[in-house]
Amino acid sequence: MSFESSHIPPFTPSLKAFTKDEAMRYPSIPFAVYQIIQTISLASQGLLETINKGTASRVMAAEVTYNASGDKQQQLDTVAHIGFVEALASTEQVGGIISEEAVDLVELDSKMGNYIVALDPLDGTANLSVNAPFGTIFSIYQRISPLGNPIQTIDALQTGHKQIAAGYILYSTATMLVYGTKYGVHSFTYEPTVEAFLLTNPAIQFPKEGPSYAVNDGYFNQFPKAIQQYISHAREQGLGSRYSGALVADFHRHLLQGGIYLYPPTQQKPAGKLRLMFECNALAFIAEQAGGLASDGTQAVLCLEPGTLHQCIPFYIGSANMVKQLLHFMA
Ligand code: FBP
Repeated sequence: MSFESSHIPPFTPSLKAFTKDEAMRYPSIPFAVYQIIQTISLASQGLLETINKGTASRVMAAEVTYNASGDKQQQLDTVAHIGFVEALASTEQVGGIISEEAVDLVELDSKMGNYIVALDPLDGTANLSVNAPFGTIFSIYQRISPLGNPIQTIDALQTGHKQIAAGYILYSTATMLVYGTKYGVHSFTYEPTVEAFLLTNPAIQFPKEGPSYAVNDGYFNQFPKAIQQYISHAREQGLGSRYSGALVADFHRHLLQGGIYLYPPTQQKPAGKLRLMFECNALAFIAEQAGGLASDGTQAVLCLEPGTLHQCIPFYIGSANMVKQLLHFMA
């Protein structure tokens, strides 16, 4: 019995061909940045192979320690972290990496590497052991300290506006990679028959409105009044509630269909749960390049001055009109 249905439209560019062409069209983005995106895309395939090894991933998903933010760290978090670090080290372009799974800056080609990569190797880790979608999130910054000197934490603690590129990989029914630069946001789907990411949606525009919101409703009573009022209003407007347990999966739905994701402060997480440097900055950059918005409730995420590597913020991201309406409720 054959379910063969994959028909690749002719001339569908691969990520490699598309980024090569984009680098030629927009020389202000150094080709090294695209090499880093390419490297992350290849490493994600290695991670997916490990995860698709069924039993191994179930076992590895079960073993738990705790990371720098005090969150559960499954062995797969560490495996993913190490895999991406090793891959990025091979580029000789990256001076250092900051990662949700590492307390401090990880120095690579410290003196000659011109870029810093911020990484959430596995977003939605809790979804792994129940076979639900999860992701990898990345940001690319140019270092501040001069080449030739050891890279420093200040090179990593830059505002989101300073990102040169950002992206994510969504591991789900298909594996998709989405990246953004100041020249636009594009998505690619992994095509196993040619072992490459192929262009799916070029120049994505974030719909101004959408049919759904994503929030952990179980914390409703802990949310600030204004957030409760916004959620009640969204329900009255007939918006659907869709919460996957993986920020990347919810964000991807909203990027394509419109919608809003909220992770407000709660009693357990009075500063919010999501990490500014590893999750929020990257998705805020993509959202804004595509015409969406991202806020911590007081200001645009991309304007936030980071204080510490692992700081968390309240996070509201999605369709521009929906985020504006939420901020109106919060004002
Ligand atoms: P991890 O990066 O540790 O997975 O945390 C982020 C996250 O899993 C998001 O992907 C998701 O939206 C949220 O936390 C779920 O948190 P909660 O279970 O508290 O709703």
